[in-house]
Amino acid sequence: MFRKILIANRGEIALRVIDACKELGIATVAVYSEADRNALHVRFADEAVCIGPPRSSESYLNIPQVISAAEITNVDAIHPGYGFLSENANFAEVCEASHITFIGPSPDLLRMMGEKDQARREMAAAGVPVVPGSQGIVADEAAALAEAARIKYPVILKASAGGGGRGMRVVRAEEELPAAFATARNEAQQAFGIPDLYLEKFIERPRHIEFQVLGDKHGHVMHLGERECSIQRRHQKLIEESPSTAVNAKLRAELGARVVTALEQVGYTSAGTVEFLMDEDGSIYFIEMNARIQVEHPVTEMVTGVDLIKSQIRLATGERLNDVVGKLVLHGHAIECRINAEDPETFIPSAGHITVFRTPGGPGIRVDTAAHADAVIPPYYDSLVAKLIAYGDTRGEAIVRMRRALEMFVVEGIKTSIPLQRKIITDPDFIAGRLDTHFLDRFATSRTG
Ligand code: MV4
Repeated sequence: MFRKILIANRGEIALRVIDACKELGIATVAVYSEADRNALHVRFADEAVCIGPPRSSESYLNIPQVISAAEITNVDAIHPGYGFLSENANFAEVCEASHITFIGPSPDLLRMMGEKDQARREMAAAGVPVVPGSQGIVADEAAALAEAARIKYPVILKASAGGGGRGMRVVRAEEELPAAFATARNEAQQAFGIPDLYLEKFIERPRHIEFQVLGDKHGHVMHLGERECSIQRRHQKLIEESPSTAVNAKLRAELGARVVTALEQVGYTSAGTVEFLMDEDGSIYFIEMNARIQVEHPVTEMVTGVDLIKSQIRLATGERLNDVVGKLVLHGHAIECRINAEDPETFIPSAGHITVFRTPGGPGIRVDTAAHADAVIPPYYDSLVAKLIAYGDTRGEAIVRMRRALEMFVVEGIKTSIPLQRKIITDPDFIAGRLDTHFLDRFATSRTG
């Protein structure tokens, strides 16, 4: 087992990794920017190292600074959390070269999953249904026109180096394609330094459903069921739940088995998420893989009883999946509401000083947060201040618990998404499980955000 782990992250996920390390008897090192001097991850880690100015490009994304902190404190491993360096293949490689275990997939796997058209090809080859689309990259406008004619409109152009919704363009008719191709290529070059694009059939009003997986270093992969993440705005998820109301036991078993086979074929290790879109007929297609732990991992933890962070750490030491997880039994239903520091109407970020912070509790309630009364939410990072997770034997019980927990969650000094979450959780369509990625359009009263 590792003696000491450095956590290359901040906020609630840094605390979540510290929790896991404490339970495993592993010492922790926090890193922090000058804006996070008084943050709880600094206080609760055994050691802490300042790695630079507030801007993440100069601190949490600064590979030489993070590696120096790891070397000075003599850690065995680095947990990257989510975001920041978590899917950076170069960082994982530098860790290896410095004899520090990167708690995540290998650099090769990070590279494969980072190239979205390659991930698509690998999954298709292994028998996972993928969205009908181009064979790899569409090299030029002529190739894009030919492929789109074969796939049939509407289609969507995606950046191969993209993901998470960046660098996408919907094309509804042939005459729109040349302009869309030029802009998408430009945007991809600007945003990722790689202009490569691929094409997919555009799916209208899909549900976003994703499978959680774990892989060990001995060729074994398992899935831990799915999460429904359709309630999102501009690719920021607001509510996630497990299981999905749109997935029955048969689909879960069949698609889950295909995912496991595919990831065993590519040699996937650590935690990961395989994303799918489900169309209005219930057909489901792979779109991309996230090679990291995700914000919404707690809903899976609640319905499986598996601590995903502890599992990641144990798998990184070479333990076998059989010993870490064993046989899986899914029970009950879990829902997560993301509490962001933002105006609930306009979605404009609301950084500042929290004066009152009263978290709910009681049966079936979990709160993952690094916020507290008198904390300052800096403007430099993402706006997540807390994750409120409700668990129940049934979806109905989880909803009732979430509703009363939202009523008793009090945050003053900054604006938060709590009022919006209260509206969603009492919405008839939400309660009936009638969800798709356009669900929130009805709630967005302002278009200025
Ligand atoms: C799509 C799509 C429709 N058709 N691909 C957005 C995030 C990125 N992971 C993939 N995304 C989409 N890909 C095809 N072929 C619609 C979206 C999409 C979306 C997906 C999941 C959750 C929210 C979304 C919001 C807008 C668009």
